[in-house]
Amino acid sequence: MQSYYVTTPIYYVNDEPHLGHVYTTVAADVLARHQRLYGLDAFFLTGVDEHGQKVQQAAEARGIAPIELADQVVERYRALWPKLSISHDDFIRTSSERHQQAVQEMWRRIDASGSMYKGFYEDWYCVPCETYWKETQIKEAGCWDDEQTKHLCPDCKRPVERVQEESYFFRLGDYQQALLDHIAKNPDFIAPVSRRNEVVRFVEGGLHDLSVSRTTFSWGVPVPGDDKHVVYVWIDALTNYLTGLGFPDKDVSQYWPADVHLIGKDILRFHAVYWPCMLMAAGIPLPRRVFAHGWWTVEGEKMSKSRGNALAPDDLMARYGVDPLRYFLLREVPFGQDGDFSHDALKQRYNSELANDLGNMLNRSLSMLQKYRDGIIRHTGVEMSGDRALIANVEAMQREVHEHLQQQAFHLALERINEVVRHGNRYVEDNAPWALARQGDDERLDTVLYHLVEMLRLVTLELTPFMPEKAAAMLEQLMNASVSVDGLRMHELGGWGLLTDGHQCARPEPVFPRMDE
Ligand code: ME8
Repeated sequence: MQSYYVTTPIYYVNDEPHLGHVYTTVAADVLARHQRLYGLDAFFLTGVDEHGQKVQQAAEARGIAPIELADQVVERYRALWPKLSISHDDFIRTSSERHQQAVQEMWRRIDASGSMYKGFYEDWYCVPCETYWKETQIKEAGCWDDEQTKHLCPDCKRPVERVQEESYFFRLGDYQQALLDHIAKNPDFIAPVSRRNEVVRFVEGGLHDLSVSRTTFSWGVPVPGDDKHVVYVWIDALTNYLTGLGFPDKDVSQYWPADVHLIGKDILRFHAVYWPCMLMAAGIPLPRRVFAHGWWTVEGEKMSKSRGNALAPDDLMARYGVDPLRYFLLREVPFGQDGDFSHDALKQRYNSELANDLGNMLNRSLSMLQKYRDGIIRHTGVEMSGDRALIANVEAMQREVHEHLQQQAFHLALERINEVVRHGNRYVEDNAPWALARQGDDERLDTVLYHLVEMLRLVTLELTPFMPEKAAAMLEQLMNASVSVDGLRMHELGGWGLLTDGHQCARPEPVFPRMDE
């Protein structure tokens, strides 16, 4: 069976899960579910990033040990994902023994390639980003303050701190040309294109050797053979994508190279520069794709703890339900672009596309079927050109949704599905089943009702990855049976015309009640 491997970033345990973490994880979930629906053996990995100075400092601020903080926050993630219908196959904790072994093996392999040396690091460090900065980089970014020592991180604009300590270095610069060649030969490697261009410019600007260990704190994986040092948290964290597959003990080739690492644009450089260079040094193939999505703001403002506007997933789920939230996040903003979360926008999107278009379509189709035919489908086999146009649209939609999701274009996939729903609503108006019933044109009425229900069945199948609960509720009405969306497969169910003659649908129950504006 063909396999598919999708990952999310592993989230830092210094903070509670919020909308941003939900976004990437829901996106990865949709890809994993879609690939399973299409018959692939999909493996979906997520988890938490527990090590590093940032987490250690957050724990100190609370007067607890880093592992205690990690133990608390990890439970928040573990409890959250099932509530959001996240279907991950494994959950990584970087403090686990299996991960420590993977990181140390990765270290040994990089070292064995001759790409590592011991030296002394004397420059700047941004703890919130866990990033090293050279004075020159801070100056070039206009973040150097000549008056005092409060120089700022070129990325997050928070103060950087001076670090002076013995450190191991990775000869990142040795991989500069190989990385540029790889990017040129594999146009799909970094997406979207704007991010690829950004990475190319960065790499062409010159890669410097990277400090990859720390000695002034201890919360991390010990460097093999030199446990005064802990491995730099990004080397540690990136390796999780292999740990999840059982590296180094197991053969990872069933799923590796990963099909796609989904990340936010904030951590592009780590995934599109450091990670591939590390893998080249270790002699491991590179992931097929890194997709860096955009950034959510909330009602026009940056989401942050200090502003108190970081949206808590539990509140959002309680207010809107899980699936409307999943739908909105992937529908509202083209994946790759920044977006703004507004409560009004969510309600509008829901009311117009889910309550009005899709929900009404289901409701009116099943109501007419009940009213005129006691819920029973007849397969007349007689088609007119309008019927064939609807079928053709559904079949094209199936192909195009798959193509869009191969490119992580969630919004286009949903828009394509909605196009069929709108076509279905026009089809109802054009064929006026109520008039056919009045005229006693039974054959034509049966044909129209058959096409409506079959169209809804195939639309709903495509929606299962996006809205697993709502889609199950819709399918249960259409199939008049309890449905587990996890076991559905397109090659068994995706063909037009599989609804059998005499099939009985259930009575309609509203699946998408309108939300108050
Ligand atoms: O960076 N909009 O963890 P992290 C969109 N541990 N996405 C957002 C977001 C927002 N406002 N805020 C967060 C780390 N995200 C490292 C990763 S991976 C080997 C190590 C999402 O907890 C987005 O996916 O800071 C972003 O990349 C990630 O959360 C950062 O999570």
